[in-house]
Amino acid sequence: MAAHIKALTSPYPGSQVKRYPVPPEKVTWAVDWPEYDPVDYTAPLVLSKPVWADPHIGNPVGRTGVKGRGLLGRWGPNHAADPVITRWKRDSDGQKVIDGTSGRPILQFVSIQRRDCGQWAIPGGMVDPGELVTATLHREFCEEALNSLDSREEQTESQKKIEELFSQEHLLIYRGYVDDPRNTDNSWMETQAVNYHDDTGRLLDQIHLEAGDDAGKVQWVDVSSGCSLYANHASFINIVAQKRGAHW
Ligand code: RP5
Ligand code: MG
Ligand code: MG
Repeated sequence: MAAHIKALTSPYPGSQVKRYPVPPEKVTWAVDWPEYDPVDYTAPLVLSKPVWADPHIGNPVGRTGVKGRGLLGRWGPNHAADPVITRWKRDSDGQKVIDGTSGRPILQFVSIQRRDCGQWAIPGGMVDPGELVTATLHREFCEEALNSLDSREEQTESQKKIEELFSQEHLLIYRGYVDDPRNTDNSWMETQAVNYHDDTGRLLDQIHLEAGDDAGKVQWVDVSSGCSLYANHASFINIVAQKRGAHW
């Protein structure tokens, strides 16, 4: 990386704002310099809310009581993807189970228990740099609910079924901010939650679930308003239930 020469231009371009003087040996963050007190400046043009500028805030929802990044790696949005994998609950005769009160069929989704906090959640994860969100959804499901990181087998019959599931029609359930306990004023989670549904049970009924990576346990969970899940994942499941006409 080039040394700072132009990036020390003072006053700051287009203004009378004088930079706090930084000698060359103190440019690097590696040198401790407690007195460093840089001037805070955002140009009036940027503050006038042009379409290309961020609003003059950190966390878009509001204060969290913590600044810095907490446990999150990125400043600003940390992008994740949440695969909501569903099937109909069926009895031993293969008939859909109907809830007595709502009269609607009961949906089930694949839920994992997070190792970090013990709460049940959708098996989601971070989008890797340059990765397509569709690839993240498939990868995270395989890692957390099928323990794909630990299995060295060639493509098995179940993997083919999972691939088929992920290549068929799906519903974008939610896109945006997540009410995640790791959020700070400067770093927060955003996600795309996508529902892949196996209407007949042909693809998922024989699949062996096995927790892996950051998931400690995995199981099918009946969808209902009683679902208590990590962050605001229950609200994603609620949308899936509505869109599929299922009991909630
Ligand atoms: C949540 O954190 C997202 O909705 C997603 O489920 C998860 C991603 O973080 P890790 O599971 O990788 O910790 O905000
Ligand atoms: Mg993961
Ligand atoms: Mg995860």
